[in-house]
Amino acid sequence: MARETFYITTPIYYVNDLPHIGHIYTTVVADTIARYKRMRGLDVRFLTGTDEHGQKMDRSAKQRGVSPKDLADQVVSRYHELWKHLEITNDDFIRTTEKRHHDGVHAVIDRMQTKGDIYKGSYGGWYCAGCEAFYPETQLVDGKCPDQGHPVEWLQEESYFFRLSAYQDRLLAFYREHPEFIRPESRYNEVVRFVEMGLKDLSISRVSLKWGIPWPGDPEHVVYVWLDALSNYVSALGFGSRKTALYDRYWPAALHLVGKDILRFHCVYWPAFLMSAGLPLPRQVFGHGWWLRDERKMSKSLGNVVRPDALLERFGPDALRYFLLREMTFGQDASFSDEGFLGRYNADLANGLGNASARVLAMARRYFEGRTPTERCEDNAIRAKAAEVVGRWRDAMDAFEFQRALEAVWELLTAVDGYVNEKAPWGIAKAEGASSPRLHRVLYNCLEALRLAAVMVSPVMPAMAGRLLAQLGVADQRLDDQALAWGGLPTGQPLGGEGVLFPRADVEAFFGEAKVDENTKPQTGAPAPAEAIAPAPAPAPAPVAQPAEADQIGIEEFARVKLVVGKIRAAERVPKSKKLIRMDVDLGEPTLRQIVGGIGGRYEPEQLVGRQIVVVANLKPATLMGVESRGMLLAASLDGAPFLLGVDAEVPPGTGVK
Ligand code: ME8
Repeated sequence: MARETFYITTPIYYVNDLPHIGHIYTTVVADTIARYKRMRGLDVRFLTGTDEHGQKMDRSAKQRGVSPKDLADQVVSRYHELWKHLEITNDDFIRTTEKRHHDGVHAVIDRMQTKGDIYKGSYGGWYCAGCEAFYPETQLVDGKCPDQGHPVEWLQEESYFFRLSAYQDRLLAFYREHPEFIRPESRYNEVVRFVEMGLKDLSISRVSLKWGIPWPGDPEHVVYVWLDALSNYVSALGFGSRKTALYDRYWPAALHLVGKDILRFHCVYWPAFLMSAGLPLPRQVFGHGWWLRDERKMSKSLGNVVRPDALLERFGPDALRYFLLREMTFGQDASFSDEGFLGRYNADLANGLGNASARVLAMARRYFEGRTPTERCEDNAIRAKAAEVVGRWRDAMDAFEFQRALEAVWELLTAVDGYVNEKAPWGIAKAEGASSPRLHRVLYNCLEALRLAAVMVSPVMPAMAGRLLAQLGVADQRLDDQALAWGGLPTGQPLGGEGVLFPRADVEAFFGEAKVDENTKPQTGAPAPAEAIAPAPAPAPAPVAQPAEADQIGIEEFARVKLVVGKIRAAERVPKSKKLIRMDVDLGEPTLRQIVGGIGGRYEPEQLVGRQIVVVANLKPATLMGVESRGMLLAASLDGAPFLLGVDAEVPPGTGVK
């Protein structure tokens, strides 16, 4: 019988700059899922690649004085090195400048054209080269793109259009029938709301740009970069060529893994393109959260990225992979810091896993002359704990809850530690000698639990798992369901080499050296030297009038203020107060926030319910006339009267304000 297939993809990354921790994250998560699914016996295909066309790429290349293709070649080689270093097991790597991709894009467009969904018109709009997307005037924030605050420019040109508007109802029906299509659930609601607000036809070609795939039959136009890019998921399987065996076997994809920044493209445009082309839709799109630096999304255009070379070089790929999966709740945002990394490394890897295995292995070496015990033990507390942990780990991995999965494994390690303390093998050895069957059974249980822990962490830390299994004397390192059953540790077999799995990090020394490194070493995206990519010249400073320096604050200082959009769900006057109003405000968090505002002189509570406001979400709580306020709303103040700040279009509660 044919095995169940599982086709998993990452976004294809822009190659206008080097990869950073955000790209590493998506790719490591995809690799972990791919390894886990293989372990469970599925027929996995794992695709990643690079998005090499578009205005952003064209501009970066011009700034560096190289051709877009040369820039792409340089950066792609860095991606290859980095993925190799991180032991990413992708089956294919697609570049959008390849012929197979060009053919795939044309095949998709041909089908959309045959369906009658494409027409020629003229397009005028605000274009953000950073996001490669047009935005309606009403969505701009301070004249900049609403997603990432990039500058926008007005473009007017002849264009091919896709009848996206015709797909609104079909998309909504599809979401209703397939609620699992968009994950996590909160993002499902976001996308549905976006589509419900109405879809306009989409401009899908450009004439002013030359760096792209020529439009079939009209080479004056190039294909819009998102139609080009999204098609990679089928072109990489041979769609549009004569060899469609991979397409037939793996399409539709089981999972498109993306960051939440590009959810709309994957959950609205892509399914609409596929419906138009008459192709099956992917089973799921997962939009994960962002790694933040100083509370802002790390991004190449903001220039606040972490390139983890020093950490990778010093601690190796496994430690970084572990940190990324353990630290971020999959689906939510998380902050990256070197301190956080080192803290976790020492606590979980050097102390937790490293110590537990070193302690047990040292006893086996001492008492059994470097061999595994000769007695198995079928019925004991550790076996019961291990069975329970394996079950929980499996459920968590199936639900992509990596944090919970890893926590379960660490619980098993803690249980082993407690078991060793309780059974005191050294006492048994002293009283009964090293041949004591009880001593063999106790240590068998500990070593077997470590073997299971190694198997369970293998999708996250493949190299470390291999080393630990070798130390435990496991010659057959097949990773499958069978390896998760109790009793896989061979008896009486030689243990493997010694070696410390995770040497403890000296935090002070690390930061001391990192300071020197920052001054002397360029930052790189992969373990190779940085010179491979020509630097962009620094932009000239803008001649604008500035306040006196003492009055200026840095962007980091401003970024510490967490401004978000809130929706007032309930409001009432605070008893005995003329001005204070108590509100329950939806900030997109699991529970509503109670906020008290001095706006009752100008607003009645009933006027406020349902209104969108702007809130300082990270202000210390304060108590006003005995009522706690957990946040502050913003209002313009004129002669003491408040005028609430709002947003000029409906956006989801919790949307950030910059
Ligand atoms: O958007 N935190 O490419 P891109 C977490 N070419 N993940 C992050 C991140 C961060 N701070 N920054 C980036 C593109 N990512 C298009 C995609 S797909 C058909 C075309 C990750 O180079 C995350 O997966 O800007 C995000 O979606 C992706 O990198 C964007 O990469």
